[in-house]
Amino acid sequence: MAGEPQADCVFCKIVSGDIPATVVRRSGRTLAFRDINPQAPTHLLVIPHVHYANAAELAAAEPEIAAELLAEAGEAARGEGLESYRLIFNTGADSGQTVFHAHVHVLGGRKLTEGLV
Ligand code: DGP
Repeated sequence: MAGEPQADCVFCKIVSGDIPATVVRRSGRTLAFRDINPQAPTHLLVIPHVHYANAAELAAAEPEIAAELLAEAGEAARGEGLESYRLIFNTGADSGQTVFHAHVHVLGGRKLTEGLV
């Protein structure tokens, strides 16, 4: 069923605590933790507890949680002392998405490249 935990999903396992993660922030419906393969001095992932394949699917099905995800990304960035940061939503394999549970990357702590790709 839409939103239900998936047995083969690494982020569902982080939500359930079956896989450890360095959690920096929690809300009732989201979790923010450090990316295992950081691409910047600060590299967080913010995910909803519920399972959707990507952020667009989350927003279509549960817009309040999508809004909470964005707000939490901002709060997590603030908690890291970032005034300037980049949010990335990879969507689909050709975009570089490798984990098919909605998430937003929060990147900062250095000057990021000006191009988008
Ligand atoms: P994406 O390419 O947009 O699907 O990003 C997935 C990110 O998830 C990638 O940067 C690496 C990160 N990641 C994958 N597995 C784990 C894990 O077990 N723990 C943590 N903390 N991050 C993970």
